[in-house]
Amino acid sequence: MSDFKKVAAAVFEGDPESVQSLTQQLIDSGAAPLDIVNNGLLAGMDIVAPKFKAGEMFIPEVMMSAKALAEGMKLVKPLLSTDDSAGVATFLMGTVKGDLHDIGKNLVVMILESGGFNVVDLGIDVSPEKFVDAIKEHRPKIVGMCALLTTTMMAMKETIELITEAGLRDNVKILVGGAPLYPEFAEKIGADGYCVDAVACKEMAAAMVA
Ligand code: B1M
Repeated sequence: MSDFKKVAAAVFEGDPESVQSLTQQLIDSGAAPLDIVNNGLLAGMDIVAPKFKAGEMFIPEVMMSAKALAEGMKLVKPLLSTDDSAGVATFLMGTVKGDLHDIGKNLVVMILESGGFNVVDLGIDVSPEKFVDAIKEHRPKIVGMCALLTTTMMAMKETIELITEAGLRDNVKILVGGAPLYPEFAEKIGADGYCVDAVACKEMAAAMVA
């Protein structure tokens, strides 16, 4: 089994200690941080996802996998090269109301920070009101929203509507992402862009502040 596959297997098994030591071994052997994320840590979640869907894994086990993945991410995060192409542009990010998924969002935050953005992460289950208050407080150039459930996708629309009602829509660009989303949906709810993954998000955001 390759070293990347061993990391993936340890994520799948929800074994934080093994994820830590195997990730550290990959780092020490000179593996590229993004390869560790994509081919090791996230590859582990790719094993979890279909099993969860098929009812072969349950929430506590999925949570253990998420925790194990987070331990690996902590080690890789400081190694992602930081460039300052985004200057000090602030990016406000949150998972929308009713939605507790944060693995993808956290990855996006990590990649944005490595791209030089000052990221204000509002966390999960963020109400439209909280987004509006945070825009007033932090004055971001870009607002990012994450949704993983088809039932919470519409909270993105509600949030954009409230931002517009508050007179703040012209001050910010809005990007959306998450597994159930697609470009036409982003357009329909009035977002400025749909990000298929974390790297696409960083590239779109960088283009918006250039
Ligand atoms: Co949930 N869950 N879950 N879950 N969960 C899904 C999403 C689901 C598809 C599983 C399934 O197949 N049935 C399904 C949704 C079905 C649907 O709506 N159509 C589902 C369900 C049903 C549920 C519950 C309702 C289960 C229940 O209670 N019966 C419940 C809901 C809780 C809630 O939110 N209110 C629930 C709970 C959970 C756990 C707590 C167990 C756990 C979350 C742990 C955590 O996040 N801390 C969990 C997990 C882990 C998943 C799956 C297995 C994996 C999601 C994940 O982390 N993927 C997921 C199955 C799947 O997605 N196939 C599933 C890895 C991550 C890196 O990918 O998030 O797509 P992703 O992020 C990508 C891109 O989408 C993009 O970049 C990321 C990296 O490249 N991106 C953005 C994401 N956010 C972005 C924001 C941006 C830009 C890009 O901003 C601009």
